[in-house]
Amino acid sequence: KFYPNKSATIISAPFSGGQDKPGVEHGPSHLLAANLQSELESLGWDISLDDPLKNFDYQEYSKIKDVYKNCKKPKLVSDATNKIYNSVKNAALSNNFPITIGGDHSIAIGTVAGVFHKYPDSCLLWIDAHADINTPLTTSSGNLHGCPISFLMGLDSHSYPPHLKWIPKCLSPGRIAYIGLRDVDDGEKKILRELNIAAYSMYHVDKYGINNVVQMALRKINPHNDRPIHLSYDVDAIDPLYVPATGTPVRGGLTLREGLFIAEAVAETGNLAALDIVEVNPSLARNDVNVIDTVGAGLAIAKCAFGDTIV
Ligand code: HAR
Ligand code: MN
Ligand code: MN
Ligand code: MN
Repeated sequence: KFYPNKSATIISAPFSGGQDKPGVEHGPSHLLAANLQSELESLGWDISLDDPLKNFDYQEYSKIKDVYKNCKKPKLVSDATNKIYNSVKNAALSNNFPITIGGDHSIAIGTVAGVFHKYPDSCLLWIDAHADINTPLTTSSGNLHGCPISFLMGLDSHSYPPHLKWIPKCLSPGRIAYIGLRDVDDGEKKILRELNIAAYSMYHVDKYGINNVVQMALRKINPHNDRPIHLSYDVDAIDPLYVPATGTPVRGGLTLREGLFIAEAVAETGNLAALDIVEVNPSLARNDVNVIDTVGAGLAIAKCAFGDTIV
């Protein structure tokens, strides 16, 4: 409905600066090597490619001291996510569905801001083992991939590293829902409760079943099913049995089918307006099968979201 001519842009975001483990910057090349583009074309989509970090000078940042209080690499994260922001914004403005492939989850600073620029009444469905809503005051790791939601909401905004002040405060607490949570920090739990954010953990998936959880989540953030939906999919939401090659695996996650069901159900609403697939880290695989499983799961999420059906 938001992209009736079925044209999309695959935006590569080979970025690892939001966390400490190298390798997640190789996620995009692996997804593309697994034929992401032609698989989506087979589903009837016109696909273009963008590579906003193509000429990004990562070297420059290793020469400077890029730390603000306990936040790691705020200038690097700011500059990279700003380029991703412009790419996603331009795709959406020219009526190309933005599918952004990461990279760590800090890139959602750019993707969400870009989508909400074109569609300010969007809602955000965040599929993750983690809540990624730490603020500079609550984060214990200092890794900014654990913080994108707080920046997009403007939580504790007086504490932000100066470089990150460009981020538009476009997201309100009633417009985000989580599915798959199972590793949430105490400070994050406090924020989720105080702001009454729709947060469905693995407990809820077990209790109600995945279909009910998806419907409940969508009803909270999109009660009339008329808002654009941004699906930000951290592959660590799926159990490490199926998705082993990711930076912060947490056992007790979604089955692969539950994970794909979410993408199928969101596609079925007709209102999907953007997709991120993040935290694929091929370097953390223990063997070739781990790479194939993890990249294959990312590819399958994309196909389901783009309307692939089993029969
Ligand atoms: N909550 C922890 C932190 O802030 C761990 C966060 C993240 N890992 C991710 N993001 N993969 O979803 O550091
Ligand atoms: Mn490398
Ligand atoms: Mn995440
Ligand atoms: Mn995660």
